[in-house]
Amino acid sequence: MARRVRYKPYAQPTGGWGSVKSLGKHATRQRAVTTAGSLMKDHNKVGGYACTSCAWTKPGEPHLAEFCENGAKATFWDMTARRTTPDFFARHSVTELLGWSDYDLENAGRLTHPMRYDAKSDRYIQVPWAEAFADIGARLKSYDPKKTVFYASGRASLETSYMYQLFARLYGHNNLPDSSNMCHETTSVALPQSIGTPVGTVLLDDFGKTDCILSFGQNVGTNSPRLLHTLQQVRERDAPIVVFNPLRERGWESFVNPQRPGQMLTNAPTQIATQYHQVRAGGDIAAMLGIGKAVLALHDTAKSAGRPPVLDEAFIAEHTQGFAAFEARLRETGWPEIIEASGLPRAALEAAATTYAGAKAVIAIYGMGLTQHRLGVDSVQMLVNLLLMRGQIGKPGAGICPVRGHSNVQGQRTVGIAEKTELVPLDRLAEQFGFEPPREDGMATVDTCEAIIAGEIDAFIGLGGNFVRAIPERELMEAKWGGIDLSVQIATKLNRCHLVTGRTSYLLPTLVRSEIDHQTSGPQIVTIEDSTTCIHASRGKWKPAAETLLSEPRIVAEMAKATLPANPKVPWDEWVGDYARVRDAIEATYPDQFSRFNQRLDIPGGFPRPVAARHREWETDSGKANFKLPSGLSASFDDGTDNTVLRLITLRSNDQFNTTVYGYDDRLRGIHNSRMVVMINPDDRIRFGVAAKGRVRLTTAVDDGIHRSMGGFEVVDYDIPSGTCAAYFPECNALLPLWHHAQESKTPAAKSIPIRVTVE
Ligand SMILES: Nc1nc2c(c(=O)[nH]1)N[C@H]1C(S)=C(S)[C@@H](COP(=O)(O)OP(=O)(O)OC[C@H]3O[C@@H](n4cnc5c(=O)[nH]c(N)nc54)[C@H](O)[C@@H]3O)O[C@H]1N2
Ligand SMILES: Nc1nc2c(c(=O)[nH]1)N[C@H]1C(S)=C(S)[C@@H](COP(=O)(O)OP(=O)(O)OC[C@H]3O[C@@H](n4cnc5c(=O)[nH]c(N)nc54)[C@H](O)[C@@H]3O)O[C@H]1N2
Ligand SMILES: [Mo]
Repeated sequence: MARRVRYKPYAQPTGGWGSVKSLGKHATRQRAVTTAGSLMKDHNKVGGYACTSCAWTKPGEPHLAEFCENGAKATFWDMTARRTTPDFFARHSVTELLGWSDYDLENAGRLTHPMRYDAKSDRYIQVPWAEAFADIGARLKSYDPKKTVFYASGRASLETSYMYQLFARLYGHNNLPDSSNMCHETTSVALPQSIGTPVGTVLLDDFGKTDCILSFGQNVGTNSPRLLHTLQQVRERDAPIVVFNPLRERGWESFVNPQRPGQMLTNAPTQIATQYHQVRAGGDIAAMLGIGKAVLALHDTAKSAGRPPVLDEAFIAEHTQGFAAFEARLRETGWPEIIEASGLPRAALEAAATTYAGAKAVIAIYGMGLTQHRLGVDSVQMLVNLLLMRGQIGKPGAGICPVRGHSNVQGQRTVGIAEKTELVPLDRLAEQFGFEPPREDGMATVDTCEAIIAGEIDAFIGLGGNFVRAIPERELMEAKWGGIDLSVQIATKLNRCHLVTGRTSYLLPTLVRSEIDHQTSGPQIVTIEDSTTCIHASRGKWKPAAETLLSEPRIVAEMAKATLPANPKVPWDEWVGDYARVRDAIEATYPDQFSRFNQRLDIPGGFPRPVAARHREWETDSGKANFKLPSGLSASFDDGTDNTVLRLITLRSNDQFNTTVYGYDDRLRGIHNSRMVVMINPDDRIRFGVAAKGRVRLTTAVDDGIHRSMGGFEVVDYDIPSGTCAAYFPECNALLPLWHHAQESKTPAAKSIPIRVTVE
């Protein structure tokens, strides 16, 4: 029986009692061995462990409880009392498990033993670690390394990630796709061209000095809730926050800080957004052009009235290139086009421009609402253009702030998990480890999917993640996975990717970050990099879920040892015995980024990696910050004149971490009991002849010979611009064509799938 949706708009603030109640529910249901009290002591604290949930930074002076509802949920689920033992796999065939929901699979608990798939009995069967490593090594030795892929999801530590990329390169390939390819790859392509850095320029300190925040396409209440504490402080200084989002996300509207007893008692929320603009999906380039145009008009007026300029003319002259062409674009783009493409009235964009123009120090925050579009790179660069007009990069209280996803996704890139060789110091690796690394670019996520579909991949190793569930074109990908000779998944909990098997499949269970990682030199520390380039140490506190688990560094080292000839310069065992030695190796490869690495582990708030743009040094081709012209007004597909096609946004609920579904409630959006929901504008619903709360089928509206269609959705009348609708990821990934991605970064355009809605 399909679940029926219960919808009641959420009138409560984010945080507050709602979050406390939800936290309690998850702690109890998982019978977790952690408690709120122990979370308070160790979670995101110096001497404790770094949260595995989001990548938002950890302050130097933490709150009593430096965790949020969702970080606590992730930890309770990691520390669950449930186990998927060999006995569990004896009871359930893989075919049976393929019928389970994402929720039920992860809810089965922590993996405990290394397992190999046995096709005859259609079951995973326990295998000794040594046998697993020997077989994986022997198989890898038999393949052409260029036909193998080492995927990484963004949780593994800097130490594991460094070892993993080195393993790939010693073995002979750069095929290192990671979750970032589906996420902030757009940022990694856009920002270097604009300002010469692949990462944001803002530090947490800057929020204490900012006068104004602009936010595009990010859902703070669900995906980075600890940032709400900072935003609350910004609002208490009366600095405005201007939000662009098709949905009125509760986190941007109002917040009660659960750590402030006074506010909890009165339940009087802090209003977060001072302006809220419900742009249509993919309408941000146009909206930002409108803001830029209005800023220019304010500048013209100020100049002719003899008032101080609105643009930072000195900054533009000294630090930037391309302003004249950008100014011409702003002047020649007409308001009717801007209004049409953004879906916003001129007055709204002028109001945003006036607020922006009136502030001395401005931070721009963004997330998947910008990066996951056909013109995602242009969208991010347009946001940088806006900042550059007024010299808002490279000074206190200002800058660009991509809010990253996985807790170490940015760090993985920093230490070499990248398919693009230009991002990796190959010469230094060659010298340090005495080998000749492969020099041609490897495959990113979309390339990997194409190669799997073409039957060209012999082996896939997954360091965490849920690849087949997270990528586009799910049905085709699942059908083709059986052609892979060796599929190895290093994981903490069961997910669908483990059940879509290759000819030989291994499931290797590992520790989570909050567990004690004991090696020959004692309990180990690992490190991660947050969204603001700060490096933090993490020490596990909990007894491992099973004695049979190995740490990620150990698993990577054992696979490498079984595959590669011995090399005295790569002391795998010594590294595993003491992760400080891995950090020494990282420092030797990246001396500027990680100087005195082991000595700086416990600096409160982490230590920042240097970012040249913070000091107005521009490591771009021109040596300046570049104004980049957008190649179109709409970041989405061209919808021409066909108004039966909607732009489908796929997004996260408040009860999930990516493909890990914690429950069926999206409390902050008021949606309960089901995830098979389409949030739709009532005018569109009526236009398509769908009854209120009716059942619909979504069909991808492209003409490429592949039929992509899913039924069983219930419509919910929602406050969303006409022409835009929304539903949940990962359920909708079967609707997303593999080729529908950002033009330059190949990030899947998951925020604008062209779909048609039909009554079921
Ligand atoms: N609890 C929890 N935390 C998480 C995650 C999780 O799943 N759960 N995932 C982690 C990961 S890997 C990532 S990448 C981040 C993701 O965090 P976000 O970047 O917030 O990503 P989404 O949840 O996909 O939501 C994107 C937001 O953009 C809006 N949006 C969609 N299309 C557009 C558009 O065209 N323009 C504008 N202006 N807005 C648009 C949506 O309404 C939504 O509010 O969160 C991380 N943190
Ligand atoms: N349509 C659509 N598709 C999307 C997105 C979207 O917004 N819309 N978002 C994209 C984004 S931003 C991302 S980042 C990707 C996410 O893609 P992935 O990173 O591949 O997926 P996750 O769901 O984060 O992976 C969850 C699994 O990781 C394993 N795991 C958890 N913790 C650990 C650990 O500490 N170590 C190891 N080894 N394994 C662990 C568990 O087994 C768990 O089942 O999805 C992308 N796909
Ligand atoms: Mo992500």
